[in-house]
Amino acid sequence: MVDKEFERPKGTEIVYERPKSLTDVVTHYCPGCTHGIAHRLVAEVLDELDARERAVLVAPVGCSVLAYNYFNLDTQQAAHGRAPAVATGIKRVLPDRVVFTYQGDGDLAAIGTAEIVHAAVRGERITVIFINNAIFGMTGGQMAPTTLLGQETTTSPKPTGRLAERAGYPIRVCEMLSQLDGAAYVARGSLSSPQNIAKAKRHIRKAFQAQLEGHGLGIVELLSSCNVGWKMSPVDALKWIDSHMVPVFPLGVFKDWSAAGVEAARLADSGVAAG
Ligand SMILES: Cc1ncc(C[n+]2csc(CCOP(=O)(O)OP(=O)(O)O)c2C)c(N)n1
Ligand code: SF4
Ligand SMILES: [Mg+2]
Repeated sequence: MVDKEFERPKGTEIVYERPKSLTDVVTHYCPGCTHGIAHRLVAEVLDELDARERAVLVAPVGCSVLAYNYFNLDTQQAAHGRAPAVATGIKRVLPDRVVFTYQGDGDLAAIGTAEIVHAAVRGERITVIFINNAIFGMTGGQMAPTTLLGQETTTSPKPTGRLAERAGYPIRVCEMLSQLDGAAYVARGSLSSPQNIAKAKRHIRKAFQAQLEGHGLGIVELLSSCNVGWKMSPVDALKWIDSHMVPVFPLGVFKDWSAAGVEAARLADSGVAAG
């Protein structure tokens, strides 16, 4: 924004502003937490798509329960895990709105597993931002369905951490949802480095485009840090995402309606029917 009263001296121009889709509020997140980065990426994408005025955020229960205070949008709070069901209702009643949920792994992959699976089965035109930090952050660091084997949490303590024979295996949400025909875009990114953050933003943009163009459900999983729950420094937590989470939750695009379209057109051109 140009300050008419005050002409900034050359070299002091503002080049990094708060997105319009964020409020000017200090968040409650722990220092080092990546929830704030995820908020900013979503807000930047909404600004760039000129979607702020039409956007509706459905906030979860979890550390991001107060997201409705941080996004400068219409918002609705959902009960724990129910955000995709609430978003379904809003989108069906108000199809011109850009409706998205923002959910942690406890919210989406534990108590809310049925809601996200069936929203994807139905091909709801909603966008889902899924924050996988491998733990229940808000409630004090309990094991989540995404907790890694051997990972120590308050409910999978030393000396073993999570044991497969007692608590099963980490759930790979993207791999699971990408099998469903109603899911149009499914991708996993990471917030562990500037390069990965830039890629994550591209995934988020595509997940909103899936909705804007009416293709079906778009979901982006973001490997995120909970340095407090993991009992690590913020820097070590970012390194741990790369060293421990990425091997279990590989990064990439698992489903992309636009790539499928390009492939079908290529096969049609070559005289082969697309399966
Ligand atoms: C019906 C219900 N069950 C349990 C809880 C307790 N609870 C609040 S947040 C949460 C899990 C949060 O973890 P996650 O979704 O991963 O978000 P994070 O805090 O890690 O960002 C739980 C179990 C609740 N609020 N409501
Ligand atoms: S407890 Fe973890 S997820 Fe919650 S704000 Fe703190 S660092 Fe972030
Ligand atoms: Mg979590």
